[in-house]
Amino acid sequence: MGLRRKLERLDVPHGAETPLAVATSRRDGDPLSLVSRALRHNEVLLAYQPVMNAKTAHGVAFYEGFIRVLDPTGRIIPARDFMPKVEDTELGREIDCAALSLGLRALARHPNLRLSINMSARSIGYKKWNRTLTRAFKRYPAIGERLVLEISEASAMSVPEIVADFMDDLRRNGIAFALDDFGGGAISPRYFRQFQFDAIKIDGQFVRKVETDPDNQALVRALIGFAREFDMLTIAESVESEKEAIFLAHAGIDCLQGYLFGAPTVQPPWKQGDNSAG
Ligand code: G
Ligand code: MN
Repeated sequence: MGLRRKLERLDVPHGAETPLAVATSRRDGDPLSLVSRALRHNEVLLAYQPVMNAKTAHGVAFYEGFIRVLDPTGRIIPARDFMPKVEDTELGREIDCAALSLGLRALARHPNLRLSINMSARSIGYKKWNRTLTRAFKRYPAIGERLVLEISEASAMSVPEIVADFMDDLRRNGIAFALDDFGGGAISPRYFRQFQFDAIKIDGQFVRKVETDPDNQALVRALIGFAREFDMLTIAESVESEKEAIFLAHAGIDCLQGYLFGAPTVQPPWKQGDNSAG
């Protein structure tokens, strides 16, 4: 199947029978070989989800790019189905390289695009990852201004000193940093003195039914206050209802992301009617 047909396939939200489960049960063996096969064949792409500005009439602040792997029949497999299994392996590093490379290519092609890309702290210092970024900077010196790197709380906490140095280094190129899935508790507050993230992304578990759930209300307000103290923007993840969005906006959140505004899609507005892979 051509890439064109593959791209036309919808990026389906999670079901009970995940595309990965179907693909791996059929014939292709374990998730690792499925992912490594896709990387070898260059059958990886980004799905894009808008992150909305909560303060200025809901325009798009930036997009988050999620890596997607195609199985041999062209089904799109979302990262969360395989990433936990590969994050600590060499394949996890290769996935991060592919995501960065696809993201930089999209930024180079679309000068008005601002994009965040997910990475594991384990990819810091990985030669190919660094090379990918350095090469892009050489060709497009200002590209870092439109790039956000997302590192999850748990991942950042696994090597906090290394993450802090890395952020210091890359900040000089204009890159911004977001602390992903924040609130789970892996991170201890004292690290915020050295980290200097530009934004925190409040984990979806605190967003769910926040308009009626007093615990989530208290937590969200506390996290927004905490972020303000450290001069960080706040982004709510996984916003699914208008009621959640309205509560969060009133609570002073800066940005909103979730199915309410759009699921990740491999056909974002700037690619509609375009069948290229970029
Ligand atoms: O770890 P990270 O926050 O980068 O990944 C977020 C995951 O949540 C992605 O797989 C994305 O597809 C998914 N997601 C995005 N928006 C929503 C939403 O509104 N609800 C739910 N349940 N998941 C979402
Ligand atoms: Mn993310």
